[in-house]
Amino acid sequence: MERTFMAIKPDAVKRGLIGRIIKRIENKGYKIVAMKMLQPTLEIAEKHYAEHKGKPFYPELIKYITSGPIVAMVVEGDNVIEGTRHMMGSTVPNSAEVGTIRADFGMTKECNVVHGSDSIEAAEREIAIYFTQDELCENWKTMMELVLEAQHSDSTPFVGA
Ligand code: IDP
Ligand code: MG
Repeated sequence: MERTFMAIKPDAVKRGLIGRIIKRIENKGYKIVAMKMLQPTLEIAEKHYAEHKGKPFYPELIKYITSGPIVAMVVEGDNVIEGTRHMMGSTVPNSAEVGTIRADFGMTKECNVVHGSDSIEAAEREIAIYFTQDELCENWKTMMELVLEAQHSDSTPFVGA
């Protein structure tokens, strides 16, 4: 199963959008296997956005991502990287597809509400910046997983750990 790193960025936390964004991830059926609120330090921000170092918007980006707490998440699901990027919408909210998180909540390309990894390599790298291995909740099953398992074994769902 594929994993991605997502973050609810400081503008969205300040605007009270945490619940609405998490709800979309849960509605889709993705499994959240780690989540925490944190204030990114300069060191974390520079690691996260290392690929953008040297670009004109880089200083502004670092200032933005360190401007308040974020909600960091590891999200799991079938083809989750492509799926969450699609749900997020393109970088600039005003040209993002209507119905996506960025189109519905974002205001500017600087403050575009959410982050999501764009490749398996990026996801692995970003997850490791924000989470230690023991912060990942790996030993539980979603109700969908329990139901599917029960269907295959003829037992009752809900009892599995
Ligand atoms: P992404 O978040 O859609 O993957 P990237 O190109 O990786 O977009 O850029 C990372 C973040 O940098 C964006 O989400 C946005 O917050 C910010 N950013 C991107 N382009 C610009 C720009 O031209 N001006 C200011 N900020 C930008
Ligand atoms: Mg990116």
